[in-house]
Amino acid sequence: MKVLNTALANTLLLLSLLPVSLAVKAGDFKTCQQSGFCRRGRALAARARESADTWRSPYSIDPSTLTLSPEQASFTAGVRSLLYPDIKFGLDVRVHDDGVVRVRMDEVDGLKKRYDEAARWALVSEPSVSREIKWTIGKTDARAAYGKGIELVVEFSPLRVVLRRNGKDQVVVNGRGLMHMEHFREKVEAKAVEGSEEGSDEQTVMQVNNNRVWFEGDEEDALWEETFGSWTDSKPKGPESLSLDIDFPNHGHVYGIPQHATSLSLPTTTGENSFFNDPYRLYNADVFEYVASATTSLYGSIPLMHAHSADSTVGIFHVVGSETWIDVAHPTEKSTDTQWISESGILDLFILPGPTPADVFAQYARLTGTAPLPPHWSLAYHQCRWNYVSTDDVRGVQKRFDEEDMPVDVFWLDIEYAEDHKYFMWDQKGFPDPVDMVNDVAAVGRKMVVIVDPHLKRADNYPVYKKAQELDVLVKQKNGNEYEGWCWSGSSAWVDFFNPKSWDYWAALFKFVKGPEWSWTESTEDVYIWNDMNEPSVFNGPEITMPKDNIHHGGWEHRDIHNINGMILPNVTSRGLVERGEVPKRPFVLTRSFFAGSQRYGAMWTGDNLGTWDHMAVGVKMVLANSIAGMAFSGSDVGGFFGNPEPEMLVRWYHVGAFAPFFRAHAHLDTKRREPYLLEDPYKSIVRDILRLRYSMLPIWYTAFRETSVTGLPILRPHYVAFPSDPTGFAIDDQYYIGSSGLLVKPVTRPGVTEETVYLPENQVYYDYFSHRVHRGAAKGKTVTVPAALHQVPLLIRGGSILPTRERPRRASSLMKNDPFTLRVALDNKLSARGELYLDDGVTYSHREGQIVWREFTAQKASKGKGVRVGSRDLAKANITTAVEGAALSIYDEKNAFAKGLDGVRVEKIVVVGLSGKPSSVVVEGGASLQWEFTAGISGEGKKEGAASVLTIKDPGVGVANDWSIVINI
Ligand code: NBV
Repeated sequence: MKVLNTALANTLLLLSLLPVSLAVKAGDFKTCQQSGFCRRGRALAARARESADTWRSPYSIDPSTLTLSPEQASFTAGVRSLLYPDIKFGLDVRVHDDGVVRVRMDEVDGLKKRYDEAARWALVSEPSVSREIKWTIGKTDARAAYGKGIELVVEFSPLRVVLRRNGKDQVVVNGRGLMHMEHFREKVEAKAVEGSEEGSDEQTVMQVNNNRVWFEGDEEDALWEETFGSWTDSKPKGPESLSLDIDFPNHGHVYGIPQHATSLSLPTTTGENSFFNDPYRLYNADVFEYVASATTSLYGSIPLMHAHSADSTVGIFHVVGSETWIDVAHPTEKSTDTQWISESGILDLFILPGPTPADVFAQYARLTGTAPLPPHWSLAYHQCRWNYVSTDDVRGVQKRFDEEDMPVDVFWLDIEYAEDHKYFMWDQKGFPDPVDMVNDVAAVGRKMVVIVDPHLKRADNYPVYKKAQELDVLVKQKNGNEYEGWCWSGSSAWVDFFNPKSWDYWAALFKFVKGPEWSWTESTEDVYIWNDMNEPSVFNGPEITMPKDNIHHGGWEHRDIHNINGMILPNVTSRGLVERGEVPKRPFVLTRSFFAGSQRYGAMWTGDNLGTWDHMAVGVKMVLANSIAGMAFSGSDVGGFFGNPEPEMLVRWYHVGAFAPFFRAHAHLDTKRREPYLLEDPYKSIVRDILRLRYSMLPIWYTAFRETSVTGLPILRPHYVAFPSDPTGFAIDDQYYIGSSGLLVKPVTRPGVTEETVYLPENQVYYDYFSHRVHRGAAKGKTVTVPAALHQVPLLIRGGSILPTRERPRRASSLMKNDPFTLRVALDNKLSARGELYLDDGVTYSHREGQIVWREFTAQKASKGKGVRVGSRDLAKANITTAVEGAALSIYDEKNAFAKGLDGVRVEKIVVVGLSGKPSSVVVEGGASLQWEFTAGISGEGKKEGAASVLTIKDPGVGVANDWSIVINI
C-alpha cells in the first residue's frame, strides 16, 4: 500500500534534488593536503626526515620544575620549547594502579585555553594513581620500574617518553621529535619570509618572522583562516594543533583507530611504497557511498590503537576530540611508526602496557568501561527499511514473516514515520494508530525501534524544538545566535548535548506516562531508539557537518569537540529509556556516530554501505576493528544499504549478519523491497535456516556478552587476539572466533564460491559445525578446505568446546524462554571440553542483584577406561563478584527467582563429538541409564581426518540449571 505522508513527500523531493545540489561526493571531504593543520604536521615530519642527522626536538623538561606528588607516584614538570622560550607548557606523568601510563601536557598561562575535557566524556571515572610506583629522578631523566619488567623513562632533553619491557623499547613518544603543540598567539600580519634558515646552526633559536619559527615551516600556512570549497573556517583562536610521534619499535602490526573502511591490520599511509597516500582521518562524517578501501573518516572515531608482535601487545589511547590524522609507516617489517596530528586539545595520552591483548582490553575497559548486557531480544534478528510507510505496512510485514515461519524480533521505523521529520510526532496519514501498531508487534514479545535524529525542525508547532529553545540549549553560531542548518527536516537546529541543562529535558522526552508536556506519550515501553545523523550530518555545512567555529556549552568551538559530539545523544537517550517506566529496563539505542566510551550506551553499525561484495567483505573487517576498540555490539547493514543485491549476495550477507553481534537488514528508500520472505526458493529457505541458526545460537551470543560486559574482551575475536603469538594470523581479518565459545567462522564474501579455506592456528582438532567432519590444525598453523556452497557457512567448532543452543524454531526469541537446550560437546585431542551458559531475565537489571544462572559444562576422560564424563556445575556461587558488570554483587542465591523459574527447563539433547569408541552404556551419575545413538567415526585424539564419531543422547533427563554428571562408558 502506498501512503505518501508529508515527511516522505519531503524526503523524495530532497532526494531528487541531491544529485544536483546536495549529493555528497568524494570531493566533499578534505584530504590532508586540504587541511591546514594536517599539512603543517606532515610538513614537519618531512622536514625532520630530510634533516634526520641534525633534527632534534626543541621540547625539553626543565628539571628544576619537576615536582613529585607526595606519594611519589606521579610528577609534574615545566616544559619549554627552545623555539618559543617565553611559552610555558606543563607536563603531568602518572602511572595507574594497573600499570597504565598517562601523559598530559598543556600550555600554561597561554593566551587562551586548550580544550581539556575529552577524557571527561570518554572515561568512566578518574583512574586511581598507583601508590606502589616510586620514581627515581636523575640528572637527565626520571625513571619508574614496575610490574613485570616494565620501565618507564621520561628523558628531559629533548623530551622523550619510553615504555620498556624486559629492556626492549615498546612505545616511544617523541623519539623522532615530531611533537609540536602550537601555542596560542596574537595574530600578526605575516612579514615576507627572508629565506629559510633550516638546517643552519642557528635554527634552534632563529625566528623567520615575527610569529613563527623555522620549526613551523617557511610560510604561514592556514593559521588564521582556511577555505574549503565555498566554506571559510574563521579560526578565531588561530593555530593550536598538536603533532606527536608515537612509535612501536618492536611491533609489526597496528590495529584500531576505527572507523575506516580497510583491513584490520592497518596498511601504511606514508613511507616508501605506502599503501594509502593520506593519513587515517578521524573526523566523524556522513560520507555518502563511501569507498570500500580508504583512510577517509567515517561516522565515528576512537583514538585507540593496538600495536602487536608475537611477544607483546601494547595500546595507545590519545583522548582528543578534535579532527585527527594518523600516519602509519613500517620502517622495518617488525616495527611501526605513527604520527598523530590533531587540530586542537591538550595532549592526553594513555599508554596501555599490555603485555597481552587480553591485558590491553582490560586496561582499556578500566578506562572507558564495557558494553553492558543489552536486552536479550536485541541479539535476535532486526528487520529495517527506509521506510515501512504505515502502521498497516508494519503489520503486513510482520504477518508475512509469520506466514513464512521466519523468526524476527524487531521492526524498525526510519524517518518517514515522523510528521515533517519532526521526530517524536507520528505522521497521522500513515501512522494514525501507532500505539496499537506497537502493541500488535509486542503481542508475541517483539519490539520496535524508531529513529530519532538530532536535527530539530525549527518550527513553532514542534514542542521538542520550542522547549530546547526556551531552555537555551541549542548549538550557537560564532556570533552567539542559534545555529541553523539544513537537514531532513529542512531548516533545523541542534541540541547542544554538552550543556548539562539539556540532559533532563531530553531524557524526559521518553516518559510515555507522567512525563512533562513535551514528552512522547504516543509510545510504549516496547519502543526503542535509533540515533542517526549524529556526526552531526548537516546537508549544507562544510564537509556535511557543522562549521568548526560554531559554539558549544562552555564557549568551546565545535572544532574542539566534533568527534565527541555524536556520543552524547545516545548516552542521554539511553538514560531516558532506562528512566521512562516504573521498573528500569535495559535500554537499546543504536548509534551511527561514536567516540571512545560509546560502548557504554548501546550498539553501533557501519552506516551506509553499498550492496557490493567489496562492501560486504570490508564490513566484516570494520566490525572487527570496532570490536577491538570497545564497540562490542556492532554490525553492518545486511544486504547493503544502497542498491539491489542479487539473491546470492543477499544470502551471503545474511550469513555475515548472523555472525555479527548486531544483526539487522536495512535498505535505502530507492531500493526494491527485499524482506527475506520475498526471495524465491532455494534462497528463501536458506535465509530461513540462517535466521533459525542465529536464534538457536542466542545462548552463545548472550553468554559472550556477559563476558565482554565484565572483561572488555571483544565478542568477535580476530586471530591476533585469540592466538597472539602466531604471526601467520596477525593480518587475518576475514575469519574470527565468537567470544570464548570456540566457534570459528569465515563468512563467504565472494560470488560463485563452493568451498573456502580456513586457517587453523594450532595443533588442535576442529569439527565442522554442521557435518562434524574432523579438521586438524598444526602447531605452526594449517589451512584446511571446507565446503561453502550457498547454503553453507564455514563454521568450525574448536575441539575442547561445549556449545549450548536452543533448536526449536520460534517466531521470536521471547517465545524461546522455556525451550529446552541442546549441548554440543566437541572433544579436543585429549578428549576434554568446556563451555559456559549465562542466562538472566534479559530485560531488567535484576541480574545485578544476582538473579542469574551461570553454568559451566565440562567433559573429561572418566577416571577408568576410555569413557568420558560430562557434567554441569554452577559458576555463579564461586564467582558472584565477577558474574555481571555494575552489580550489587553481594547477593548469591542459587535458587533465585530467575533460576527457580528455569527449574523445568531441560537439556533435551547432548551431542558428543569425537569419542574414541562406541559406548557400552550412558548413565546419569546416581540415576538412570540413558537412551543414545552412536555413529562411528574419528576420535578427537589421534591424527585422522574425516567424519567424527557422534554420540547423541536424547532426553538425558537433566535440567539446564542443575548440577549433574553423565558418564559415558566405553
Ligand atoms: O534515515 C534515512 C537514512 C537511514 O536509513 C540510514 O541508515 C542512515 O545511515 N539516513 C542515513 C539518512 C540518509 C541517507 C542517504
